[in-house]
Amino acid sequence: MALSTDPGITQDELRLAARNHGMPLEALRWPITPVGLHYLLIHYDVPLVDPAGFRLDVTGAVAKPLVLTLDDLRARPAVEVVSTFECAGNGRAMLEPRPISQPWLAEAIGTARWRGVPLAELLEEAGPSSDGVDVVFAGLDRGVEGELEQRYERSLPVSEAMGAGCLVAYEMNGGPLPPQHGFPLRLVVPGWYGMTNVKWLTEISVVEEPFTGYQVATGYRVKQTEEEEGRPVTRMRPRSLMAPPGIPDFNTRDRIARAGVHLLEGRAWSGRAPIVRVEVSVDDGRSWEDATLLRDFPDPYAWCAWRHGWTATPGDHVLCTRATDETGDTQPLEPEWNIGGYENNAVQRVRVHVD
Ligand SMILES: Nc1nc2c(c(=O)[nH]1)N[C@H]1C(S)=C(S)[C@@H](COP(=O)(O)O)O[C@H]1N2
Ligand SMILES: [Mo]
Repeated sequence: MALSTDPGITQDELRLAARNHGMPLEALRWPITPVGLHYLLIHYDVPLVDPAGFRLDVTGAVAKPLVLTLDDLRARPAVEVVSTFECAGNGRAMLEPRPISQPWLAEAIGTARWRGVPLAELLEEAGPSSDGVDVVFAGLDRGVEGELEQRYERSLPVSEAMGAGCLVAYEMNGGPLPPQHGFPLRLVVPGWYGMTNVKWLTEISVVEEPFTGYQVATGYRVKQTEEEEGRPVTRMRPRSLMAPPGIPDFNTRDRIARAGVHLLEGRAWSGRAPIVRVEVSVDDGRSWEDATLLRDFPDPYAWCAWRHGWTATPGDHVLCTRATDETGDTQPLEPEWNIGGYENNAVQRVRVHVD
């Protein structure tokens, strides 16, 4: 990974940022993110797929390989899951030095209602070998990364893939998947960082040796140097974000608000355990107050809403919010650096000028 201490982003980063947009933080006010406001992350190109010729293969170390058309999948009993996605690189652009990749600030998030077929049912029907270790999910998109030509592939341990909650989805928010979100089919793995939700899913393959593809063995690992093996990025760490109050300055997006009472609102999630606490600070993290939690969805890995009253006095303020999950994991005030710029869940700071 190339690194930079230059505060300005590079042309390479700008090119990525212009293709892959974040969710504007005011969209935290919607419980389900409208499709066009959901963040996007596409490593290579969006493939053009002819749905009539499309097939999903369930193959590898299985008793009975399956070849499924979209009609086959739609004819099966469907389930829905509300799942919050966050890109593992969210917060990368706030690291110093900055890993050169998609330069996310805090907005690589979104929540959708996904509909499709439970992954466990497809796997059970195919009958994974008892020596199966990993399940590999391949997309139709190809590119070059780390000097390796590849199709986008990620794996999950068999036990995780067979667990409840994973979905092979063909609908997002009540409509067909849009091209940029994986049309016609994608994997949804609630609780894991975004890279696990393989788009344009064309092959599910059970393997008897641990999967060593680029996106698992090289990319998406927390490490301090390129040479280290590091540890894999898996489930989302707790995070809370606030819909910025008041109105924005066009250039800086700093906020301008009137003195008086404001209702601060936002959402919080963790892929590891339920959120048990959200706190708000109106003095740049020196003191904290508990916000009120509201659980909109029964789904364990959908974000929950929070609210907190703030009496704004004239002057400059820095508002912060942080979440804690049931494991006791909470957000740090400062980022923890790693070479890929993953899992940066440092608390959000919102500058507000009150007049
Ligand atoms: N086939 C494929 N799947 C993919 C990707 C990709 O580039 N190709 N990007 C991954 C990453 S890094 C993220 S964060 C999520 C983003 O999903 P979204 O664009 O629908 O929000 O998709 C994941 N699935
Ligand atoms: Mo991502």
